[in-house]
Amino acid sequence: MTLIEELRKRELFYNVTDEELEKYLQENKVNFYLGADPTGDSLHVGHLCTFLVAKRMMNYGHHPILLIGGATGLIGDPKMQGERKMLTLEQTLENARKLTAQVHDIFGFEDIVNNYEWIKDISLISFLRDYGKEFNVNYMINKETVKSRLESGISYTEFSYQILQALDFNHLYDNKNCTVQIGGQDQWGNITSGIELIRKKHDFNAKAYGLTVPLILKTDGTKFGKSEDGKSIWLDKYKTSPYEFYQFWINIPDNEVIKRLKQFTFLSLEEIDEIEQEFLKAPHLRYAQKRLAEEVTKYVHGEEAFNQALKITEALFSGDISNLNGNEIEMGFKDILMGEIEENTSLIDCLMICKLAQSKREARELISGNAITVNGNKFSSLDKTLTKEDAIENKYLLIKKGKKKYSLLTIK
Ligand code: 383
Repeated sequence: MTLIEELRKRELFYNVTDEELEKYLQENKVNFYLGADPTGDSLHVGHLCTFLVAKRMMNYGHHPILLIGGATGLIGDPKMQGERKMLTLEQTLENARKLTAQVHDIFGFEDIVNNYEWIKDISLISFLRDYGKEFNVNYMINKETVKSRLESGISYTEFSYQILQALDFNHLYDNKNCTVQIGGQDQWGNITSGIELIRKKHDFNAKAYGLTVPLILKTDGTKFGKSEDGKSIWLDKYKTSPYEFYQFWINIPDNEVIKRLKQFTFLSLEEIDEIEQEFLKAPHLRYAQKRLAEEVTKYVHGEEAFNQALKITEALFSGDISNLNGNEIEMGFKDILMGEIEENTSLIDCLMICKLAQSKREARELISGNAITVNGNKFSSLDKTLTKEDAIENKYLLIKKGKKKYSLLTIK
């Protein structure tokens, strides 16, 4: 199977600038690049699949160069929704530093460059004479992203963006023998601008290619990569905990999960077929989601973090948190943390504080009806007060009402 065949089968192929690329990649081990702008201090799930394509290409013997766009991040790749907010130079370079460390730690990329290095010293005159002169404005406004902004307006700054990305490809072509650029479908215009520039600066037959990966959409047509409440799923464990990350993958709907296994894991297509067979026998067991969540969480956060995410998930399911430590409880239950109490608060008051009961009367009924457990222990005495001894690590009280309702309180 060729690399491109594999990408097609995994639904990771959108387009190539030249059909010849398939043969070129079969006959040569090439240097290729992928860029990301430091608009934030971490990558997110929206970046993940293109970065994994870079890893897949690496597995076929090609050499990846990762470009962090310190300079392009200061300018802003035009997006449909409108002009970007500019970050300061300090913020951009700090983000660039963090992204560099992240792509090294998560994906193991070694060859990482920052375009600030070669763009920062280009003079305005050189920019206009050596690069600007090669671009025709008609050609530039016909690029998808620019075109989509012509009505609503686009600054000269963002309009110039494609020249910078083109200049990068040309730079890496000259200095690192880089002949292929990959990116998401949204990068098509920027990539083809680079190829044009290389041809103009070298010769018309210069070998330079682009390959794009489809934008990942959910079945309902919205962008993939946000949690149910609209939060981005980051790759940085301090921004999205491994547990939340795991939950995101576990919650992928049945009709998308096989596709995500192909796009986001390194399991072979045969293995994914087997998973699919198993999954179809009993979809409600979510076997495919479990495999997906396991593979991706292990890849991004490592084995230990995966085990921890699993442990929290199981505890949440069973309601038995006695095996969790404080950190794990906070990770898993932060959404249901209802407040902090003084030691020796009565169980009745606690039920009201954590909103499991509307009135003292209801609280009493629940307790005498054996419906309440605290950290897995049933209390049916109306005089019960909660002490540090009832709490995990002297602090955490997971109160459960009936089979499914939980609240978390902490003791001061
Ligand atoms: C900058 C300079 C280059 C080459 C690329 C760039 C960045 C590029 C861009 N990329 C996106 C980003 O930074 O804006 N202009 O967030 C995303 N990528 C990848 C992929 C994707 C794109 O980092 O489609 C999703 O992740 O290409 O939106 O010389």
